[in-house]
Amino acid sequence: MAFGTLYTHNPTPRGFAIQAIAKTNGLDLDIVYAEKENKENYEKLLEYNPLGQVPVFVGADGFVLTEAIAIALFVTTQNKETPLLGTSRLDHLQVLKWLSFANSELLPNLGGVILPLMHRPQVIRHNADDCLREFHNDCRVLEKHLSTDNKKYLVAEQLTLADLFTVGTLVYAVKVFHPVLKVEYPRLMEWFTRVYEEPMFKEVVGELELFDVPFPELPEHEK
Ligand SMILES: N[C@@H](CCC(=O)N[C@@H](CS)C(=O)NCC(=O)O)C(=O)O
Repeated sequence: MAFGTLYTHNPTPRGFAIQAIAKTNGLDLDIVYAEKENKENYEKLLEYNPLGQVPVFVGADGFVLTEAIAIALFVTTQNKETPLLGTSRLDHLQVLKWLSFANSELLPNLGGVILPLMHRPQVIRHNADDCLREFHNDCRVLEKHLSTDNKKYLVAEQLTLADLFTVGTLVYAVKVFHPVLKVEYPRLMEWFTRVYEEPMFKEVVGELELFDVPFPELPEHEK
């Protein structure tokens, strides 16, 4: 029986290392190509990741993991003796640093240049409307995640780095979009406030000053 299924594109640079390491670690992965044109596979992918993005890992036991870096670390750490994370804590952090650099810096930049040459649709966010639509999709992911089992925090029963970092990225979104976020994403806003109010966070970031400025809204049919 396979270790799990990897939803991916043919090809996707975000999947190469994951597949290579799985193979090295003796983990059998079923590969499912889930481009939009592969309608049936794409529909399945959406059940696991409403953003429609790959890679997504679905374990034989039903465990679902999205986000390339998390999947790469999951597959790598199946081998407790793996040399692929370096040998010290500092190596480990440098590995994370390069994963983040490649994933959020190199790839989006390259995609913006190479995809048009391949006559593939541009997937990076190329104007404010696109970004706004994707931002709302991201908010829906957070809202659904937090609503499931009444979660107080993203990962555990208590605050983790995931909460602090993600709330940090949302501070300006809340300052600008608060009227709409409060209505559309109540759980997200509760969680945001809970984390923001943590003394360790608020003492550094300061009082949350909400702006009263005009902001773009999704057209009615996209809400
Ligand atoms: N943050 C995600 C980004 C994944 C991503 O953008 N994947 C691309 C392929 S490499 C994709 O699925 N694009 C399709 C889309 O965004 O609609 C991750 O790191 O896994």
